[in-house]
Amino acid sequence: MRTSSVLVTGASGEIGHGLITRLAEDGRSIVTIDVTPLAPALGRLVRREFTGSITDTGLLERILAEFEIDLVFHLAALLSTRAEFTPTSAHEVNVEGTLNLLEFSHHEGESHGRPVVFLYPSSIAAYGLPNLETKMRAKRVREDEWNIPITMYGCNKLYCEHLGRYYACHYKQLAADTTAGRVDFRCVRFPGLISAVTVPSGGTSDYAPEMIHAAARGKAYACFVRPDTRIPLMVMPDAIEALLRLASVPRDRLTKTAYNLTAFSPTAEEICDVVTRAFPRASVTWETDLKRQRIVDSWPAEVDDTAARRDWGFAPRYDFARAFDEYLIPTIRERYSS
Ligand code: AKB
Repeated sequence: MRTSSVLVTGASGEIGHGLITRLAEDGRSIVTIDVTPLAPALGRLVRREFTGSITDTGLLERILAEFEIDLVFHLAALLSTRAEFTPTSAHEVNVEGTLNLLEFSHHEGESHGRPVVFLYPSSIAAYGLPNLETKMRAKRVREDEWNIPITMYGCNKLYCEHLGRYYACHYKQLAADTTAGRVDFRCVRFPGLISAVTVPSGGTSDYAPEMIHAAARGKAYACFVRPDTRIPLMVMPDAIEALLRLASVPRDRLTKTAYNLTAFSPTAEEICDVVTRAFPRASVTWETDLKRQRIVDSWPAEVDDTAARRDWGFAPRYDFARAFDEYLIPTIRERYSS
């Protein structure tokens, strides 16, 4: 008999790290895919780890044959900075990889007769504000506004939101036997995420976590955005809780394909002030990279997460002060103390 399991792609990444720990605490059988092997401590928590790419359909077929997957957390992606250097690889992983996973989930749903719940982390990169003046005037951007991303990653994310909606609602709509609905697609647009236990790579919101981790290690940090740069942020425990909560809510409560999420929107300078107070050996300088700045300036300063709060009770535990006082500073301090 095939065992009912949760599939996590991109499992070795930052979100995967926290998510696997939480799923294991809940006693779930976990199957993972990543091109990078899991850290040994995480590997011990999963039922089976596949080292390989989501672009390898043969690998996905092997998983399909062996496991009964009810729930997919599709985390694998090339982030915004990395994707700008290798746009065709980004498209291959971010779009074709997602298409493979949606097909996989459709077949899985067909084979066990229940919809597969498919959790997809999209991003504030799905937005594209044309200039700083518009960004400042835009206030709290709603899901259906400014959907004109300027990055490959943002375009990939926005398109995959639509692909998910297609699989959920319109798949093969002209076939004699229409089979939409085998994939129960659910998507959040994450703000920049900050973890106390991992450091991101390849993103453009990375200045915030990089600054905090460098400060805690007493290392000098040259921040690549201006001090007045503002985007929505959230700490990793709230991101994990949001994914798990959205995965468990009854389908009929959901009114949107993609939900904005946010917790706080400090400027880079406000982050710098908090970390230099907490870690007096920290030193931050400002060396704006105009090209990366342009990307961050195209993302909203704030997003409107009313729909997520209303439909499925999204409620982040950590505002700006609590995020630093109760999570980031104590956890990071401990991490680098040994
Ligand atoms: C990135 O910077 O690319 C990501 C994101 C905002 O989705 N962290």
